[in-house]
Amino acid sequence: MLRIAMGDRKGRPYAGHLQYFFKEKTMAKVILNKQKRGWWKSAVFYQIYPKSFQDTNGDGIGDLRGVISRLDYLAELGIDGIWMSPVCQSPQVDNGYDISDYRAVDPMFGTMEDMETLIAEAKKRGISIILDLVLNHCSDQHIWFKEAITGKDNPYHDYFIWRDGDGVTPPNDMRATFGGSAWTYVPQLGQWYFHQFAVEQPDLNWDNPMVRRELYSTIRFWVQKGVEGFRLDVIDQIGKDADKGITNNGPRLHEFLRELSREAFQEEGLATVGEAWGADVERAKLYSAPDGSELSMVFQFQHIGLDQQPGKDKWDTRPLPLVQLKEVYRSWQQGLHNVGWNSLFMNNHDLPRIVSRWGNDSEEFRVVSAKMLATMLHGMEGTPYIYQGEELGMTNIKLPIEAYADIEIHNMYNERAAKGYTKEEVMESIWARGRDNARTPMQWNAGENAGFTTGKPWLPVNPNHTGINAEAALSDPDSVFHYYQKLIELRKTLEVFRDGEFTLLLPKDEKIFAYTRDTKKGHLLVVCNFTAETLPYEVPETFRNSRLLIHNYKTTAPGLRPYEAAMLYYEEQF
Ligand code: TEU
Ligand code: CA
Repeated sequence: MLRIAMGDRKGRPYAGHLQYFFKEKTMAKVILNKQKRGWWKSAVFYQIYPKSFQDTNGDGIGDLRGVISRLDYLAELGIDGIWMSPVCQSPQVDNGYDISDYRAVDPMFGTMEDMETLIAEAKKRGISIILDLVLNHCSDQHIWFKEAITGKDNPYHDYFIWRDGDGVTPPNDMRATFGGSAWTYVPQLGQWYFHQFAVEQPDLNWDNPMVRRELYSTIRFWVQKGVEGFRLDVIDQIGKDADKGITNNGPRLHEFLRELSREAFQEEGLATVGEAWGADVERAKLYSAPDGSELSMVFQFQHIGLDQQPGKDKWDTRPLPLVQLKEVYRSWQQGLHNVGWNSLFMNNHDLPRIVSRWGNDSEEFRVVSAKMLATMLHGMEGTPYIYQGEELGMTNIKLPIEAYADIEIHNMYNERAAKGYTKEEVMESIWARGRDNARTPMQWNAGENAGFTTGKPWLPVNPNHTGINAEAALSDPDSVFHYYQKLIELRKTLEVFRDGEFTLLLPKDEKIFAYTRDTKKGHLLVVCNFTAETLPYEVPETFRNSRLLIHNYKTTAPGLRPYEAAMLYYEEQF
């Protein structure tokens, strides 16, 4: 453990630190004033992928009543908002990110009444519902598209992006994210339509003011229902120029975002987060400007791309370059301090499980490395997002190709097989990077199907649920769950987590991620060993008499043990 003085300023013994600290500042649940802009700066959000969270009617698919049944668990964790992946009506080509009716709950998830109950029950527990809205594209089963393909003069035709053509050569060589051309031909129209994702996900034409008006009205519909925020799917693509091959960061992007904010996000307290794979720090200052002219924050992905081989696809992995990861976080932490706001995440429904990706999911190191990663992230400035199961240290899974559900996995499998990749190479990539790693059912207990369903789960449950599950975690004071619970409490209790200025320590060290956060009053040190080695380490002089806020080992020892992490804190005595 870190070599720190064996006592605090009043000479209290080291061992008493944690109890002392928590005893002195009992952690009453801090209720945030959600009418005020910026409440999210002391909040922690939790992402639910409803299809995989909790089934209550035995069809093997998670549903809204399942989420309602687990609200007490989430309140126990201490989170303040739930980002719900889409539950609107959808043919499920892309698991709900292909919406066919923005104002209806898909029957597989339940009813609008269930949604209203969820919103009300969550609010009773101090939890806001942040709804995932997919405004860049809709489903080809949406009435707008069904109308649009009936004729060029149909009023809905211009809701989409069409180009005349011969059906042989697409308008340009833009590729769809899920493989193939981004253009599909409709013979009866003699035209191609643009789809950045699946063929069944036609992009909406944001240059058409009617489209924007329809979408703003959809948002107001959900605000009236009591939704207190939105996650905006691939929002950096709404300004695209399909003729010039520009998908994200298009010329009108921020014009549209400012209009979206004015027309649909009037309430100061609405928490809005945009998914922006193409964001950099400068652009994020526009997205998250403190005046609320656009959004509250964005999900940027510069850290997420670091462990893939430069210039290749996400399937072509390489070991995480920790020095580069630290630099990306430094640039975002310092770049947005006082001029914008960060989201903080390592997991979501599109990403492999972080303990398997950047930690170590072996029996020996899974828990300690999951806690280390959480320490690294939750000490920073920004709003942390916990993805369902991350708080349990859930891991990736290795399935046979036929067991997978994700359109992206199957398209990649077929494309790479056709290019001559061996089955082993392709499966290794899928096991490391496939989105279904995050979508296996939530592990509630050691019983059948991990307590997720009494039916046949739509995607296999990870067999390791017998040891990794919420029931076991709740009864274990040293579980990853209770570690996250403490981190969440700390964020609400010490201003340094919200306001502290970030300074990266040891920038060139390839094994230790250490940084400080400083305000006039409070000083925080976060130290993380990213390796399975024991490393020499000395706490900076100024922290020699600090308090231990949280630590993923039960004892102290010189240096840093494998995946050891801690937060140290002291306050200026004025
Ligand atoms: O994701 C956008 C996106 O680009 C990612 O899907 C990423 O490209 C993909 O994971 C390949 O690495 C959003 C949603 O989060 C995702 O679930 C949807 O599939 C996609 O948009 C289309 O709506
Ligand atoms: Ca169900």
